[in-house]
Amino acid sequence: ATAPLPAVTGGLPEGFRFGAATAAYQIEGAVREDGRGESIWDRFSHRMGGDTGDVACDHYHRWESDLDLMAGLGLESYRFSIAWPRVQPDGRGALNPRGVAFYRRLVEGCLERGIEPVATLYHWDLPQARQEAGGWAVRDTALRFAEYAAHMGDALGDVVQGWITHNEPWVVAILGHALGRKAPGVRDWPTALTVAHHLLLSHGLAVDALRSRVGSAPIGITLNLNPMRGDDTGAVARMDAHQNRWFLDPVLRGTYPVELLEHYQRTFGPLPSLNPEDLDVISRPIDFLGVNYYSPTVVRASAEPPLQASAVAARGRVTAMGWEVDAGGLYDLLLRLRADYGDLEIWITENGAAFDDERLVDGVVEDASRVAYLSEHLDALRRAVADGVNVARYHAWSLLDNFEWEHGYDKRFGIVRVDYATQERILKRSALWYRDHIAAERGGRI
Ligand code: GBH
Repeated sequence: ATAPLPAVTGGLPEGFRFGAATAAYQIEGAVREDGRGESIWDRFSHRMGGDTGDVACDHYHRWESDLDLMAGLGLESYRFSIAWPRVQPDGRGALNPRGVAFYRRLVEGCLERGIEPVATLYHWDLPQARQEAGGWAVRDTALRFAEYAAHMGDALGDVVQGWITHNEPWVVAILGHALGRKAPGVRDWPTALTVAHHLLLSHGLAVDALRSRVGSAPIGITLNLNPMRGDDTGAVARMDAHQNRWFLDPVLRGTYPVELLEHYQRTFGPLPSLNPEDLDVISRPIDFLGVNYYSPTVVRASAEPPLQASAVAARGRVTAMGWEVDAGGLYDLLLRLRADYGDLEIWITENGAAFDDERLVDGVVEDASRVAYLSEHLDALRRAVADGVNVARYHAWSLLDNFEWEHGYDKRFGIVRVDYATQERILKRSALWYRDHIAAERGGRI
């Protein structure tokens, strides 16, 4: 049942690109170099006492050979993130020119190799100084984010070819501020909902800031979206509104899902920062929707507040994270987005998996489970495209094994292995498979 489907090529739209994704704190290291400020993830990971991003993949020093690695695989697009505290150490005021210079070198290095550079402005590393001023729970942080976006548009708007405002605001709001599993480690639902609103507002403000500065480069936002499975239609609808529509609807329709909004307001009282004009800003037109897809959510009705619904442990084939492997979920999600939100362009900005069954054989890391995962999901993507969904990018998560947040370094999502003792990069079978898949698509010889 785990055998990869036969290779399928063709049928992708003109301009479709294959690539890989990373995030600054997960790979860069060099956290005290060249004037970088502290981020909430430096603070959080050191406070938790486990692994930290202090060194990570040392990509800050190895960016050039990492770009060569990507070029060797035939990657056509690279999604990376800019560490806000590297370019603006306190999250306000003057830029740090050495930080900006790093990203200019990286982006120009992509262009020299024929790789499209796609920058994410916020992949969870808020400057600690902004946290001390109240973090995303205060409206001012959204305004500071818009200034940061304007600065990046000015500094890199001539070279970056795609812009993503936020990565997974659900994770930042809920896992960071309701459940406390990620930085800054807050556990307070009303705060989490306020944070979600400010993240969305900051997205809209950043779209405005970028729009006048980045020429014709496309601008979007990346959401973690999960198709819902389960028999209790009420519980499924509540979980869907909570995880998916809470972000999709404001961005794409200018409204919060009304039933869940009323439910939250009954539970927590009025949400103080929600002013109706904000929704005009939040729903500024975007050029694409970024989708991170990993697995479906299986839902059951429960007493658990505030949703009276909870996620059920995955069954069947699961990854090292315990997440269910279900490529059909990607197909269902894409068809649903088209049905409910119209013909918007979609970029798969992350898709991938960690598995424990990798082993080094004759210089290659054999990772058959990941080959199967990627193959099945690309096949699902092609079926969705054949059925009319406008998908323009696929970014595998991740190029490299990296710092998997609160799980540290033992969960490996890379298509390239990192030996952390030596910082050696070792290709996995999945990287070679992906290289051949891209080459076959382009009609090259493999
Ligand atoms: C992405 O997050 C991140 O963008 C990336 O940085 C990270 O390395 C990668 O995925 C792999 O984790 O059990 O409550 O967490 C994915 C976040 C993971 C959020 C699955 C939803 C299921 C619900 N998603 N999670 S929960």
